[in-house]
Amino acid sequence: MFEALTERFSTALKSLRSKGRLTSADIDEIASEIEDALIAADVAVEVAREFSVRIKENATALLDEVATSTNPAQRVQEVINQELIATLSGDGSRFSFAKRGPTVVLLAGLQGAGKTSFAGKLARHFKSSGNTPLLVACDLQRPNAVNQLQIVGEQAGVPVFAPEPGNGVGDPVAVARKALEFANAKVHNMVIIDTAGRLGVDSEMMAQAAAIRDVTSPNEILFVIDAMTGQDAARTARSFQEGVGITAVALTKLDGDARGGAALSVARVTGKPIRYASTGEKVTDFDLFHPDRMASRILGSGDIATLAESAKRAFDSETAKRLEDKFSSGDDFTLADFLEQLKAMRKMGSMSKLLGMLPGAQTGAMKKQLESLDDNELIRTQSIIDSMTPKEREDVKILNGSRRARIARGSGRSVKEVNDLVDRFTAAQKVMKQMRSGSTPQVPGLPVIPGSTRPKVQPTKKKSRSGNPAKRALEDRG
Ligand SMILES: Nc1nc2c(ncn2[C@@H]2O[C@H](COP(=O)(O)OP(=O)(O)O)[C@@H](O)[C@H]2O)c(=O)[nH]1
Ligand SMILES: [Mg+2]
Repeated sequence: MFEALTERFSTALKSLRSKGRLTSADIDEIASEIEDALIAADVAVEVAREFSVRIKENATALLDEVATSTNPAQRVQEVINQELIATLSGDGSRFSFAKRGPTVVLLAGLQGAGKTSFAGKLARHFKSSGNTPLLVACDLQRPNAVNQLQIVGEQAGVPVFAPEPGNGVGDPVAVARKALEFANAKVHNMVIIDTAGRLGVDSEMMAQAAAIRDVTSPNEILFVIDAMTGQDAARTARSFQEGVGITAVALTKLDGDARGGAALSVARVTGKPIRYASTGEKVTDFDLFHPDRMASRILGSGDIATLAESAKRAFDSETAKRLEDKFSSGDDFTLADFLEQLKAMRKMGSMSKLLGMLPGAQTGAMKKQLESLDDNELIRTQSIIDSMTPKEREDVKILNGSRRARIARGSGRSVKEVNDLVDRFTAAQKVMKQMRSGSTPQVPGLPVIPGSTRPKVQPTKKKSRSGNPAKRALEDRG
């Protein structure tokens, strides 16, 4: 998401950087470039215009300072950064828990926005921090909706309150009321209510959501919206704001190729914070939304905070410490260690998503590399190492032809792939040794990926290819 925006912002800021002194004409130019970029990213036209006007005003106010600053582009970038954060943060409110009784969260949004899936994600999120949520099925419009919530609840490990089938209970307002009584009796400290949506804004649907709101007095009303909504986002958000009143926004389908405009439009139009992000269909595809991190990403500065957090989650401290000790003790880095890193990396999520958080990842050469990055390569590499014996993992030198053939058979990969992995790994091992002796700078915290043909620790120098075709074939084979 936001890649196109990042690219255009970066280009605009780069052209500012090449200027020694900034004039008001330069500010006008960047403000108008920002407006165009926002509209191209699907930000509502009125929101984009307003945004650019504020950039212009704030940057112009700084003009005297900006003009003499040693790094005027940097100052303008800060102005944009502040504005992005302010917009995405809305009123800056935090999740509010009930002082007494269960905390009630009402989900509202159009059909297909991702409410039911998100209900499960949110329930799982709060459960993991020690809460005892109850999911409530108030979408009684579609025959399958209750069933869907039950599946989601099972995945989240959270109970679902639903009307008894065939009991003639077709009134979502009555279900919501009963669910609250049930939650009180069974000491659930949180109630998450899934509601029905329509394909478009519809007064009957809105009245129903409002009626559920009135009997449950929610602490939070979350507006769930598909990030791919585009120009309609602002209008839809405004309708829900007027119809039910929302306290925060959950943005879904961020794994798709949305241009990201909905985030800025919805936050601006409602004045409410984007607080959650849904990034896939699985119940674990959930993130808290951090406006400052998102702003940093949009401006091409990456998202190191999230990257560090995922690394911390994936590498339990024991593994991290063992690998670190091993590294500093001078022991050889082995395929067994590498396998451990691979598994941890796969826990962190897709490689392209991870590397995409690095500064500059969404522009220029690195972007191209990321696009060609194949996450399956990690899986293939792991399957090869998995087929090795512990002894082979400790010492690749014992891998003769017959062992390699056996590993290839066992992993379902070709002998060439096994050879490639061993070669790359041996090269990486060498680099690690050099790093230890302090001759090559290292990237802290980033695991080595000998199995990958793309972003990786570069072998010291690419061997020049032999002019002799037979020799060259041998080189290719390794
Ligand atoms: N790729 C992707 N699909 C999602 C995401 N959230 C929901 N979906 C899918 O979108 C469809 C509609 O979701 P659902 O929760 O039923 O939406 P609702 O009608 O608002 O309850 C389902 O197929 C979901 O699996 C997401 O973050 N990413
Ligand atoms: Mg639903």
